[in-house]
Amino acid sequence: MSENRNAVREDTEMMSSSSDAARLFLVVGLGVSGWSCVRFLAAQGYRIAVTDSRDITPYSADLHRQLPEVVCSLGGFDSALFDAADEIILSPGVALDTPEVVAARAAGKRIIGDVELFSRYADAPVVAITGSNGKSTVTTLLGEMAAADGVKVAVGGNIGTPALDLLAGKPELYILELSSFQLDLISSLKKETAVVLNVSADHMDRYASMQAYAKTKFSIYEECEHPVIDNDLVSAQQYSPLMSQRLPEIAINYSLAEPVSDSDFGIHEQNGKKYLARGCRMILPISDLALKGNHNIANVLAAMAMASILGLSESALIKTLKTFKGLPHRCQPVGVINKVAFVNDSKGTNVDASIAAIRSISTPLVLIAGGDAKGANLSPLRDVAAAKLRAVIVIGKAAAMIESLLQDVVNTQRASTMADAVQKAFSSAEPGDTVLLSPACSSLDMYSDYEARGDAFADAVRGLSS
Ligand code: UMA
Ligand code: ADP
Repeated sequence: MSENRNAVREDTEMMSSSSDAARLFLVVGLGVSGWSCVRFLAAQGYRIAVTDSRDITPYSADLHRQLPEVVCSLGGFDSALFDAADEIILSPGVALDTPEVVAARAAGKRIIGDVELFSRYADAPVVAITGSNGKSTVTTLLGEMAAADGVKVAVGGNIGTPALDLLAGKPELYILELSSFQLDLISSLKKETAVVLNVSADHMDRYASMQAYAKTKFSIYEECEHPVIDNDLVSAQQYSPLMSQRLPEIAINYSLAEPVSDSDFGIHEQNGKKYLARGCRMILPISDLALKGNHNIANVLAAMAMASILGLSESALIKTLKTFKGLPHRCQPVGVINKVAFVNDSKGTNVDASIAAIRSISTPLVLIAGGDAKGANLSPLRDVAAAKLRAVIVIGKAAAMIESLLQDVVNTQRASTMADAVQKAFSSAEPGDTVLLSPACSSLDMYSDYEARGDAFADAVRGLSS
């Protein structure tokens, strides 16, 4: 749980007395980030052990083949290895209240994550981006802006490439997407700039309360030179106490409203036309943005504010904003059949993301939603369902819960597979409507990840047309 964060910080600050070469690092979890830690530590000549609760992990075979000397204990967390370790590197998917982790902390072991390890070796400026939604979009957009300006930039973190894997390219700039799980395991990462894009209910199966989750998100502003702050978010009453402790004077603000000061980013309206603006200086008409939807305007403003701190040229920004259409599986058009448009927003994995996606589409909608709700309360969907949805097709573990939540405000049907859901959505839609997959849930009850779910949706749409 997130209350353990302070303990994680203390763990990191407490230096072990054993000499570096003799120290044993225990890597807990052999997924993408755990494997990057093993490879990195092995290259530095450290002693390493690995444990994972699964019998087989995606990288067990690679480990045995490439580093047979590394002690590896699978099929359950090995408490003897926790006892023997000098420093423990947790994968983000491993909860901080895992009994072996709690016991190791009580025994005074240092517990960190891969990004904390990265921070010890990174020697170029770091940008960090978090939020419940929009992280990957802003991370990629800022990366493209930097590249368009000729900067040798490395982009990674929660978005896919683990932070440690970025070091080898010796970039001039690191741009990291950070999840709350990763932030819980970071204590000394120095950032040139950082942003919390938004905070809404997500991962409630890992946090005791929204306050605990938000506190983790706002910890990104620690050790940050030039914070970028969403005015609309920090003025929200529940978050202002978290921010007031560390609202630095050197922050750059943005909001979806008219900029308040000359350094703020926002929206300026002139002669009925809306512009992205800094102060009263207009930078680009919103109609020229390749990205669509109000939520993406907020994402763009955050990226522009960070780009200004990094000193990127405005011409590089404008060029990128005119061409960057967004990432796959995020409000991505996948076809039109009989005048019904199909949009894949499989990455809409929490309720706020799905509401943003629904609001960004102007036609009547049939929504496909469901999956693993991760302990979240999906009731905010009710208002938007009543206002904008013609029908809802529910899938996965949360199907019954969403059905009982929405059936008195909108036509609700259950589907057993994605093909069934797409077929039912198509039958419910009228010409001119949009069928939107934006599940408000994670995909893991039915698919390996959100990409597999989005691909299944696109396949089912292709199946309809054939
Ligand atoms: N494991 C256990 N026991 C557990 C949980 C995990 O043994 O209780 C093991 C798993 O068996 C697995 C290993 O730990 O073999 C590592 O798994 P992991 O879930 O920590 O994930 P990684 O493969 O290391 O990938 C992680 C991020 N995953 C999570 O945070 C869950 C990836 O984000 C990230 O891209 C990658 O590091 C590189 O930084 C994915 C994600 O879903 C995309 N993130 C969540 C989100 O975006 O909502 C936070
Ligand atoms: P993340 O990496 O935080 O999951 P993405 O950029 O991948 O965010 O976007 C995931 C989904 O979240 C999108 O498909 C869209 O539905 C929604 N979304 C994106 N940006 C925002 C935002 N600023 N506010 C609310 N929802 C958003």
